[in-house]
Amino acid sequence: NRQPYRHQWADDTMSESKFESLKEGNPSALSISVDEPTGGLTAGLDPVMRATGGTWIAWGDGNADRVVTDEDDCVAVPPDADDQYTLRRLWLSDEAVDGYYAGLSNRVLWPLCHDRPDLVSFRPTDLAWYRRVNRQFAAAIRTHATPNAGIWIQDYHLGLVPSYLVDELPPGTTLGVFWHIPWPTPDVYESCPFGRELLVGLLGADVLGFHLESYATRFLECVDRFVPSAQIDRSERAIRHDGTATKLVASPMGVDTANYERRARAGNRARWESLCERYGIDPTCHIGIGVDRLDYTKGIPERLEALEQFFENHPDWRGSFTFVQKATPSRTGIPAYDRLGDRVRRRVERLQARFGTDTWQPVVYTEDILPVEDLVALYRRADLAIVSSLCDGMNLVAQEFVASSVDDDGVLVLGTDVGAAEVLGPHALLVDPTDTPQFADRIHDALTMSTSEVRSRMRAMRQVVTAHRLEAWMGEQLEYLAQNPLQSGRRPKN
Ligand code: ADQ
Repeated sequence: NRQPYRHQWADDTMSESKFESLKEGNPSALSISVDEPTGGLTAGLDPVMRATGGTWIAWGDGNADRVVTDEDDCVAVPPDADDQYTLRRLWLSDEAVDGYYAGLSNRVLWPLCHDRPDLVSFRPTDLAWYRRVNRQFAAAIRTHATPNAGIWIQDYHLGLVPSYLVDELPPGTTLGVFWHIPWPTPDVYESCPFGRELLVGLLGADVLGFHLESYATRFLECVDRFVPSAQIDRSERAIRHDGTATKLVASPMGVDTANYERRARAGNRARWESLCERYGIDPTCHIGIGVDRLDYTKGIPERLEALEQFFENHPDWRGSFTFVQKATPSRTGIPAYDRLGDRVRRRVERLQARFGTDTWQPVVYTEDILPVEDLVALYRRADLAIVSSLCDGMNLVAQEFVASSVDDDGVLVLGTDVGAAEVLGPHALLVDPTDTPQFADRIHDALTMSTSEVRSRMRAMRQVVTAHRLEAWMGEQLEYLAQNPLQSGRRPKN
């Protein structure tokens, strides 16, 4: 769904003649700037694509009305590098994006998979757009797939693509899907407005990956209940349906640990000091951090409530502990997100009004997007990080914090229902984010933990995060793809 590089044209209009001029090697006809990949998956897949070559197909977010011909969607990325790959964008109308992305993906699938069926808001036209855009992606894949290609589809925006490709791909092709968010229980999934269709859609894949075993098990249970014609082999975690065979795999995604470590070690005091200056942080304070998209699954209001309780219970920490909450606005325009933003800002103001002084803030709140160097500087300097989503497929921030804590001196407070708890659970301080008194106690525990315990927990977490690093996860996924091409029983047309 996401593109790794975004090209911004300084000029608002893209005429044929300007484009011709550009293609003829006169880039000065236009001023183009390229955003590098940020965060998580796109940043992680980019080096893999650079190493292997190939084609990345994505929605051309941000430039819909600027490109005029079909040919235009093909660019080599990264710019000016020897190890390039091809980026092909699907230019979608605003209406299409509103339907398949804001609508079906984020107002139906996202709340449903995060156990919030109460927030599902379904419009039949959104489903029509979801099908249509998924068909467009499938068509683009069909056009560019070579014999024996490995095709790897990411995430819940593209759940129907596999079924549109069964019978349509060259021989030897393997089709994998990785589903980055949780999979719900059958009782919750029952309210999915196209439940059977989505399950059958995903069963078009040879390999279907989830972060956790529990998500794969729930998927199997849903198939069992809603696709009775499917044959399920529970011990092999394999499902046969209508001529296809799908293998379910569970492997938690990791982060590029070496990169975070390198950046953390290369960081300097000046960067931290300038952050303190910019946000009015007292550099002598103990620091806690939270880094999240502004999403109702991330448990930000609950965290702020626990912080309020903590400052109430422990007046001695007022003036010497500051919590830095970075919340990136996301999916604005969807009512549940707009309401959440208002709620979070009000809670921050309340904390400030109750405890803040002329020289100290209990919470520093920013919606700025920070460059990764600043993010890493914060991770490294923080005495504790709180990742307390109410429900979260994996959560990469928890692992980024650990990878950046090269001094072994940070504590991770981690919600029990964050996917990362399955990986880091024994060494983090686990918390039920809805239990405010317990949560406030955990914050206190983190701040008063002995240095030796902090070190031993962080060292253990660093080992785990390194073992699960992105490279290992990628290797494992690609290995699954390589192992499974012949299981599908595909019936290629040519
Ligand atoms: P997300 O819900 O987006 O991902 P997460 O895993 O935490 O959640 O990844 C967010 C990424 O964005 C991190 O790499 C973080 O550093 C970055 N980021 C956040 N705010 C930022 C800011 N202001 N500036 C720069 N970078 C910022 C979904 C699922 C997760 C799953 C991932 C990957 O919801 O559960 O872990 O996909 O599978």
